[in-house]
Amino acid sequence: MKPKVMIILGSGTDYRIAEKAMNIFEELRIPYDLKVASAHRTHERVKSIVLDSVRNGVEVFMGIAGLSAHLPGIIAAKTYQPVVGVPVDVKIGGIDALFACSQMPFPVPVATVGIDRGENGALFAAQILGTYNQKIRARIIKLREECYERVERDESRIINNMRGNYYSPIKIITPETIWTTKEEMTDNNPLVSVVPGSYSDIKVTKKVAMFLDRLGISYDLNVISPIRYPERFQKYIEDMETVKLFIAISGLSAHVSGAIAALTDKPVIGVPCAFKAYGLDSLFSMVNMPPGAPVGTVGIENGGNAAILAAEILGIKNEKIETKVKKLRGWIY
Ligand code: C2R
Repeated sequence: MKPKVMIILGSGTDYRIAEKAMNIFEELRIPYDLKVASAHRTHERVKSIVLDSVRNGVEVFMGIAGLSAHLPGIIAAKTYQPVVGVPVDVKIGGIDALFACSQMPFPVPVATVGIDRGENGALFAAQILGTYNQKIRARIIKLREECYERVERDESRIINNMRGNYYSPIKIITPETIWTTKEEMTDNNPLVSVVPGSYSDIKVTKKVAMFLDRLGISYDLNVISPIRYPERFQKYIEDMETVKLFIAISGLSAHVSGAIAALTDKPVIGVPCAFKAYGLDSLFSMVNMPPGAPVGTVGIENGGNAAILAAEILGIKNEKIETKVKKLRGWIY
């Protein structure tokens, strides 16, 4: 079996986070390899691993590191394959590593997931592979359906231990089939759906659109908030079932990305916008998703990197897009 994903740990001490990722790859039956190499301590080794991996058909990289977590960024600098970054909590709750992973300069994105969220990093990598592999998609959907069963089991356990006199439950009926792998692709279907939560996000949205245009990637664009128009929002996301991935753009409590991730098994790229607190509110809100529903988050207001990341994902199986991303990243002239 040839590995599809290469996991690189900055240190052996990050292994507890890598284990979470490996469990997901085992469950989804995705071949992976794992190496330990630090961009700071063993720079040349990181470079060799990345170059040999690409030569051997690896399609997605995962960099797992704490402190000044430059490892995922250095991997990204050495390849145009998508890179997922998992920041590790070694000091100050992992905020140092989160910033180091996510705040990458254009045009070198790292799809960052939550602090210590190895399982979400693996799931995002799997979703990337699922954009062209129906078998992997079906397994991701099965995994997410199991979340429903787990939630119901947890609820029964809590209820069985409750002693409230006024506890008065109502019956909830959840529709049985939520997910579907049905997809009708025609040449007219857009590849990407771009979803800003408000017209106030226009500056970042324009950057995303401009670079998708330059990369020759077709997209639909709809300004819609899951909080202001929940029904319309859900319908739009469901109508976009034929796209390969979503780009969510949002500031403040930034629910747009999480709401999309809740409704789809496809990759969701999040772009946090800065309205308050320099955009840290939306960065944390986008990146720190619970296990099972990842959002690959790029740097604050970095719409350009969201478009490049989308191109790196789509470029795995599309030579035209791959060539354009290589040109834009300066790999070919
Ligand atoms: P040690 O426990 O080996 O001292 O490592 C590692 O990923 C780990 O979380 C402590 C932390 O340092 C991180 N590290 C990096 C890099 N190399 C090691 N962030 C890098 O190249 O970015």
